[in-house]
This record gives sequence, structure tokens and C-alpha cells, in this order.
Amino acid sequence: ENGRRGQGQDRHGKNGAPVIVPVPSGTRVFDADSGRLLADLMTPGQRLVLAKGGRGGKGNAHFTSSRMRSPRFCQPGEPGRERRIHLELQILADVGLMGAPNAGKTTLLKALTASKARVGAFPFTTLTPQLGVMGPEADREPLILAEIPGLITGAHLGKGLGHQFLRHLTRTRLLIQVIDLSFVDPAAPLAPLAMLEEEMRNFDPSLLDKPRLVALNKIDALAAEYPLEAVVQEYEKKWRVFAVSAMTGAGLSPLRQAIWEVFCKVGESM
Ligand SMILES: Nc1nc2c(ncn2[C@@H]2O[C@H](COP(=O)(O)OP(=O)(O)OP(=O)(O)O)[C@@H](O)[C@H]2O)c(=O)[nH]1
Ligand SMILES: [Mg+2]
Repeated sequence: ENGRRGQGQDRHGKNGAPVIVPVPSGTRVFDADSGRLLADLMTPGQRLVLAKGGRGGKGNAHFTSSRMRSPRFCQPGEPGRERRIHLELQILADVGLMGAPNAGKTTLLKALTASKARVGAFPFTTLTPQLGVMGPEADREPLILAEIPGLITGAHLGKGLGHQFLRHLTRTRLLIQVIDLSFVDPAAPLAPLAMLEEEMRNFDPSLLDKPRLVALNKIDALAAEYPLEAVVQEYEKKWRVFAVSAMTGAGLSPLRQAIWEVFCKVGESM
């Protein structure tokens, strides 16, 4: 706000009132004109002054002297600074859950945490990132898990909903890739994972360097003749893989254990 001008009768002008904009932790503040990163607000309660309000003008009393007992002028208020800023939220979560639409990410999030997020029998039920907290357990600090909306081919170009949400994975320390086994063709078992990797590579290749776990989901829904063993073996060549049913809970405890282990290790190396 602009400062007000000084007043008569010994009164100073009012300073411009501050405009306080509350933002969630994880908000990055950019100067909209230069694109420069001004701050990364990571800590709750952190404050940043972006534009000072105008100082109020001095009142007539300030200008009195032996010659001028009652000056008829005062100082004008200063204008507040104007500035255009751009705010971007990058969620602060420990674990990112990613996968194609309808893969069962929300169901898994709810099975691992106390999240109340909505599950739907159709793609793109989740439209914004969903959070859940796992633990605390024994001497382990709780972990924050975040589901990002489903990714489809071209997500990095803005197809579907993926693009604007991939950035939320950048600050996670572990990725869980959720894959719906009913879309895994045993003849080309790694194809769904390759799609996710392609989107990660195109968005930010450093995402590929993060530790990750693969959850092959919906084992409860497989036909009796489905070659689950063979599919799991293909994944195991490169990844730590868990065949699970987010719905029935089958296979979830080894996955949960593996998540904790990753954080013990990450913690030690820091
Ligand atoms: N049979 C079976 N169905 C599952 C399992 N996990 C999830 N589903 C079903 O799959 C559908 C999609 O589940 P969600 O958890 O909403 O999937 P999502 O990946 O979060 O989907 P979007 O948010 O839309 O991308 C729902 O009908 C779930 O009930 C599972 O382990 N077994
Ligand atoms: Mg979902």
C-alpha cells in the first residue's frame, strides 16, 4: 500500500499497510519479470518481504522551526513498491506415488497411510496431489507420501494432467511407481514402466536418479493362468519390485518395510 501524506496538527502520515499472502510450505517465489528465484519457502512460519509498503509522509510538526511555528505544509507519502511475482508450489513429501491413471495409486496411498483421498473406478479421479502420512513407527519419523495425478504418454507436454504435477516429484526422496498388472502384457512386461520413465526423462532426467520401488498392483484380479512369476522376474532384473493388491492388502508389508529401509539408508548417507 502507498504511504499517506503527512497531516496537520502534529500528525504523521500513515505507513502503507502490509499485504500478507499466506502460502503453503514448499512454495517457490520467482520475480515474474526476470524469472529469478527469490526464495524457497520451506519452513513453516518463514516470511519474506517482497515489496515494502510506502512510508507515511512527515506531518507539519516536523517542519517547525523558530521562524515557522505552524508550517502549512507536510511531506507526501511514499508510494509502495510494486512488483510482479510468480509462485510455484513444489510439495515437500518424502515419497512420491506415480503411475498411469487408474493404476491404484490412491488405493495404495490409503492402504499405506491414513489418507482419506477419493478412489474411483475411472481414470483421473485424482486431480490434485494427495498426501498421506505413514507412521510414525517404533523409532522412525513419520513419512509423507504424495500421490500425483495419473500420467499418460505426453504428460511432459501437458497431456492429461501429468505435466503440472511432475514437478511435485522433484523434492521427494523415493518414488513408488504403481503399475496395474491388468495392463501388463506378459509379452512386453516392462512397457508400462518405460512409459513412465519416458515422461520423467522428458520432464527432468534427474527424476530417474531417485531411488525407486515398483509396485505391481491388482494381483487379486489376475486370471489364474497369468504368468505373474515371469513378469516379476523381468522387473527384478533392474528394480526392487513388489507384487501387491492395494485393495486386499496382499503383499503390502514387504513394500512398507522397503520404504522404511530406504529412509534409514538415505538418512545415514546424509
Ligand atoms: N482389483 C483391484 N482393484 C484395485 C486395486 N487397487 C485399486 N483398484 C481399483 O482400481 C480403480 C482405480 O483406483 P484408484 O486408487 O482410484 O487409482 P488411481 O491410480 O489413484 O487413479 P487416478 O487417480 O484416477 O489416476 C478403483 O476402482 C479401485 O478400486 C487392487 O489392488 N485390486
Ligand atoms: Mg488417484
